[in-house]
Amino acid sequence: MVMLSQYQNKPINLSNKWNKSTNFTGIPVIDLSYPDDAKNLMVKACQDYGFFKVINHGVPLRLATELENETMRFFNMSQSEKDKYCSPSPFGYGTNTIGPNGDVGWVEYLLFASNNIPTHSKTFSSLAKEYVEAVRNLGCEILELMADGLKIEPKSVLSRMLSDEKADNVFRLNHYPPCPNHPSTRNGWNPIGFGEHTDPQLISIARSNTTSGLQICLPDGTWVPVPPDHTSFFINVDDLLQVMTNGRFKSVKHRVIIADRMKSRVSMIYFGGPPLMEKISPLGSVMEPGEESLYQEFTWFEYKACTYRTRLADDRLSFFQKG
Ligand code: GA4
Repeated sequence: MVMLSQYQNKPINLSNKWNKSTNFTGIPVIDLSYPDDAKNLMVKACQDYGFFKVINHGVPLRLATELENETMRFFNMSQSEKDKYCSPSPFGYGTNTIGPNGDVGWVEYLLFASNNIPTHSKTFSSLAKEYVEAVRNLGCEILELMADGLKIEPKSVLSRMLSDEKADNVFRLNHYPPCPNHPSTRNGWNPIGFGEHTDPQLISIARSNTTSGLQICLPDGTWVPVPPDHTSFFINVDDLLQVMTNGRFKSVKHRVIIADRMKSRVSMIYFGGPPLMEKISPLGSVMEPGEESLYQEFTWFEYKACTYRTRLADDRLSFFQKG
């Protein structure tokens, strides 16, 4: 990987960054083996932070570990081997560059549509297929619990978009290699692995190895680290879910910083998006009588096109806000 200049990849000074927020008591943990509690706790977590962790989720640890090992087999290949793989536009193998508009990070990645899994290795593609299917089912279960917790009918009103055969689901494998000699090391700053942003889809389901680095931004602007847990999944509320709940659920701003320069971090993220032509607007059943929609109606196709015209940190929802 190429070393980035500090100007392209503004590092972060972590001192006094996460002691401001008074009410934050840690990342909400939701146990899916108790659905009645889970649905209410989930709604609260989505309203408070747009982020939570699920345990007892039913996805075999073996599957995640094996896919992670296969993923590392890919990233451990020589740079010239990896460069033979198609470069992202938007799908493929990428290094340092994120998206088409000049964003960079200390990261290399594989990004692909979940119905078009890379075939560089048979083992990889069969594990990735199995994993994406398992995580998509988990996404549907979570969206049904959310609908139930919000008391909206039918329960499948959100999950049907992920289970649709035309669902626009994306899968991303990120590798943040060790960087003991990164230039920002000298003044105690932390390099950025993946800059701050919200995810544009409905829901993102992330799993990482045991290396720290993920941070979320609380509503008061405080950044807090998310302690890694390779046995659990971290769930993000994405932009479309914020719109469909008319702002009740918060699309969570997050980023990855290189907190430990000696350890490699690997994450696997499934982004659940609806079919491209799906019209997105607040669900009638979440609205109070007389409540007005905060957003203009748009299709996922239109929103997605907008994301690719913007920079990572831009507030894409603001283009669709009314008034
Ligand atoms: C953020 C969430 C997903 O990783 C992603 C990213 C996409 C990309 O890497 O191609 C984007 C980014 C993400 C949002 C703004 C645009 C598009 C990079 C970028 C600068 C795959 C996605 O769907 O949106």
